[in-house]
Amino acid sequence: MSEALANLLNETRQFPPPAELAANANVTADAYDEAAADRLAFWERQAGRLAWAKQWEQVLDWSKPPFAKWFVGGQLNVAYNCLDRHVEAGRGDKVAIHWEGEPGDTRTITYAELHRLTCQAANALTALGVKAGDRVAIYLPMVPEAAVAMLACARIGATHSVVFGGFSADALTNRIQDATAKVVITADGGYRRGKPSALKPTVDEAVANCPSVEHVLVVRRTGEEVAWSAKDHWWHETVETASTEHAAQPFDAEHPLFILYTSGTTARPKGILHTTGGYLTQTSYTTHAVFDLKPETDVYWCTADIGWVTGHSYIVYGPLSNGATQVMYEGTPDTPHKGRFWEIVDKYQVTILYTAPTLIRTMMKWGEDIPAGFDLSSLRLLGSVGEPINPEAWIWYRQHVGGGRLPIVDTWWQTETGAVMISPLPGVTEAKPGSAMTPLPGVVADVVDDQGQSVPNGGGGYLVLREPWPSMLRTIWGDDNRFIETYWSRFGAGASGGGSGADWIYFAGDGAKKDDDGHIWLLGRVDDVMLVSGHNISTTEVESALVSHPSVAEAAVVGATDPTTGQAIVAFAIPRGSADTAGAAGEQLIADLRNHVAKTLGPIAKPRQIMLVPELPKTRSGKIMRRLLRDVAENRSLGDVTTLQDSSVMDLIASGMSGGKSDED
Ligand code: 6R9
Repeated sequence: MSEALANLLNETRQFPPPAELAANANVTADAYDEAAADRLAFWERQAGRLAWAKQWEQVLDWSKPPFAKWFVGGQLNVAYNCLDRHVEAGRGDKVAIHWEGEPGDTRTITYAELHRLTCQAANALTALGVKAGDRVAIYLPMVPEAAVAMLACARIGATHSVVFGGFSADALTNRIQDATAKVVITADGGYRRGKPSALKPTVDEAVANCPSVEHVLVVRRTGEEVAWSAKDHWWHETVETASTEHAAQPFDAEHPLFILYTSGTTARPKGILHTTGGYLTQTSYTTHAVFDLKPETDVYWCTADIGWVTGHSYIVYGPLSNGATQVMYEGTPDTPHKGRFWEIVDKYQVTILYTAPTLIRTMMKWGEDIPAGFDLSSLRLLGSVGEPINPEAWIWYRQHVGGGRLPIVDTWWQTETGAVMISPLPGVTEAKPGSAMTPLPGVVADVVDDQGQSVPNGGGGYLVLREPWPSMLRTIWGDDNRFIETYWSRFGAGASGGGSGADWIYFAGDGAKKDDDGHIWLLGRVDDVMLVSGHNISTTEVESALVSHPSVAEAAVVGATDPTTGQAIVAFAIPRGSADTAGAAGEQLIADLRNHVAKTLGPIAKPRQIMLVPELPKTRSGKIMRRLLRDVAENRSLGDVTTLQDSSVMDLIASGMSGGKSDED
């Protein structure tokens, strides 16, 4: 077998940018040429979009790969760049955040107010003994204080570690201990699915096992009763009574900004470390370039949680450093009704919407009548992140959210990359549904085979990054060896023993292919690739084939051990709202779906078995946890479910299985 990954799906639709957007785009095709001519000079110009207290002496120091230093010798303050400079420029009255609580309560926060709140929080943290370089854990719901807490840490040079509000006491304990956090910022609780959901008891349980924690700052959100200890301080009594004056000190470009633990499927979470100057340069530039953000007129909304890297880069640092007006929403998309997202778009006249394929597929499942009930005409650009977006979901998004006219930017990146790396430029690229298209200017990505050789157009393999980029992770917190091993030892110099002159190649862990035009298609995590009768088949392509059937909203496929083919494809499919799946109709649908996949991708990709299920197991950022489905498909007891968004879905799947099985041919 020669191919690293089979190339089965052939998608020919293509959508040019709307003429008006192209004519007024922030970034034009010239950017690709400029970056290709001199990549470091290109990034240097993007760094110049920020306010620096001290100019750098060197753009990139790559003399000790894979440890990079960007903008060496430069100094800046991240919070100053996100807040003070907008206020100083007379934009203090501009709305920074339109916050919408799940129960319908709202707050409108201007840049001047966000600045004052951040100064107060910076003063309060300093009074609690937090100094530059100390770690602060943040475990909050989607309330404005989450952004304030992050910015306050950045302002005083403390390194924040945001932990998803849905994680267990164990997960929180591990993360606090790994970073030896001195302070935890939390809330009594938040609202989820129409009711208060407590957070403080989880923190109490974790802190009992975390001797490093000296203080806990507690935001009052739900007003529910909480236990109280000597370490606890109410946010409204400490932060909101502190001085609103605080002079931001500049920090070195390589000063640690945050640690974010990847929701990894393996035992020990990896604390991904990001630093100051390069991270802000690239998050800020990509917000400007990929979303074509016009701070004076756009209303931007990223639906991610702040505990995901997307919330860090594209709610807090990217949009605020550009002076954007944005929406922040606390709750779930179906509370109190399934049109909540569209109601919010209409209410705030959102122009740019950035969400995840999982949400789009959920909306497909609920049916297009729901978005059709709202006025979405304010929208001008749509974005997607987190997983490959299936071509059919892409088309649905464009049709039923984008009125059949809006550009979609499918943005590939990772916690590790810090910012978007591969994406269309909305004013330039003729996008293909399901493809992230091309590396952004200044980014050098490639698809390689097992030997690390670049694959020709039409070939599949592994996604790699060939050159360092400003917002790259600097290491895994406390574990340089694991950093080298995980990302730099598969290909290039790191695989052949190192050396600073040789090429270091970053291994992203994703399968990908180049189509005949050289455009990049992401094919899912390489750990999930299925080996069927000697062919490497990507989960994404089979899932996309299933989703292209009119009765399927969402699908996940896994390879299960099979006596004849090595692995066999087992699929889990969620029917669309309208599909009839009872009894014989369900059996018929399963038979149709198997044939549909065989017809779309070829007989090699025909699933052995398809189960119709009501839900799929997902992480909090919406990624399907195929590992758990593999357990189901191979009749094993379930592995670690701590990062699952809703553990009851595994029961639902197990109970739905008996009726939905299909026998082999
Ligand atoms: C930003 C984020 C990273 C992994 C990544 C890949 C998948 C993200 C994608 C995508 C295909 C896209 N991924 N965006 N796959 N197309 N547009 O999601 O970070 O949570 O660290 O996950 O997500 O597999 O390697 P993170």
